[in-house]
Amino acid sequence: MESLKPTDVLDIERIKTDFPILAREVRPGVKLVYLDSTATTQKPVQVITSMDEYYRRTNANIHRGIHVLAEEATALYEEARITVAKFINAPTARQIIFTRNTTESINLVSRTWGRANLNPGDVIILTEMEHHSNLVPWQILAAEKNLQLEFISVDPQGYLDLDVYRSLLDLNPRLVAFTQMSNVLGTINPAMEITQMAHDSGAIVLIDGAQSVPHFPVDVQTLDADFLVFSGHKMCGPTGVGVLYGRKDLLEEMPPFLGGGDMIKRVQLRSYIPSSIPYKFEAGTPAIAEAIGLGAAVDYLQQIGLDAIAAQEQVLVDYALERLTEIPGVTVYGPEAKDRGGVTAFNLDGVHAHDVAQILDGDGIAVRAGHHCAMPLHDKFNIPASTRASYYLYNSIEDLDKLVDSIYMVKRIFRL
Ligand code: C6P
Repeated sequence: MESLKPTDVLDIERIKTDFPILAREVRPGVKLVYLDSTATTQKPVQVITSMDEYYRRTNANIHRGIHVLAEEATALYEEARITVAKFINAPTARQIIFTRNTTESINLVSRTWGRANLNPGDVIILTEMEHHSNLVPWQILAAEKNLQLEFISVDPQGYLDLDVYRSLLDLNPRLVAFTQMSNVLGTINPAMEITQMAHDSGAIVLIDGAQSVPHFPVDVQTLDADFLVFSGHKMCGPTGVGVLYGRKDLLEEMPPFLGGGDMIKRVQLRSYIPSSIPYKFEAGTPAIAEAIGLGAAVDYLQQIGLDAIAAQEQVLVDYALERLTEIPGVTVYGPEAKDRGGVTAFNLDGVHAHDVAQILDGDGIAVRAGHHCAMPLHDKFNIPASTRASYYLYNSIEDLDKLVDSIYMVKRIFRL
């Protein structure tokens, strides 16, 4: 018996009108179907307008000038910090550091906390499903300080093996760093459990929230996270701004990251006194308009509701798994729908992932193909690449039907 087609939780037709880009044709007569939000999300008019207004009315450097524009710009930038802090339930806004992106946030932690606190022989636990951003900074530090990297393995269904984790904890790691949601498998990891286990063994925890914070409610106090990192551009905000949340005592003890203007209290020719947090970590003129745009993005997401966004993505991923797996020759990687977010990476037997993506593009469907900056995970699954469709609050059941129709077109073209 054919199952009933699900309905969208959100009013997708209305939400799409907030995103000017979704109205465009990618070539004459071919409308865009954007299924690449894991790479970067589209921006609603509310975010675009906030940045446009900032440049038209307010533009000035912050924390420096005494004039009206400088004071207004500073207030807007600091309001954005407060908005982000409330969004993840940070105890204080001072614990929100604006960086360029998730990658820079992780490098900041590895180069400051890591360099200051880790010693030869110390163990860091990561997972096999990490994005390169949460691998390479630790590899660099491990080479520099002679550290030992260990990995929680991923099972064939795309879950972390917590028994392996339990035995690795016997090594008394100093740090456990893991992604809350995989950008390839979509797996939502049990972040609270992993964090609690790490803390019980005395380790500090860094959670990569690049794919979680945009998609479902994340509360740093409930998680008991020591560090949480994420990017503005993956949550309807602009590129060029990211966030590092840190536990206050850790941030206060950490040495500065970059040196320069705005991160100091006092400078003499041969010495300096660093500023307090968060400014200690924000050297130079920051991405002011971008931080303001991120604040507008958080307001936008909250107005729709993170629970509703998560529910919409759950309906989409449920339906996507059902439709994709019924296509002969398609393998979808990752766990069952209830344990994953809106990401479906797949391969079609006999066709390279890039060819699939190229043919889908012909139908206006934007997906990503390749290793998605998770080469070790692709090695683990013994595949060179995958095609990845990912979903966000502006995607509908109808978008998924178009994806499936287009995959059947790929099969026809390749005579499969
Ligand atoms: N993943 C993807 O297509 P940046 O590039 O710094 O904003 O984010 C890095 C990053 C870190 N962790 C996870 C889990 C991620 O998914 C990403 C970015 C994009 O999958 C771009 S490679």
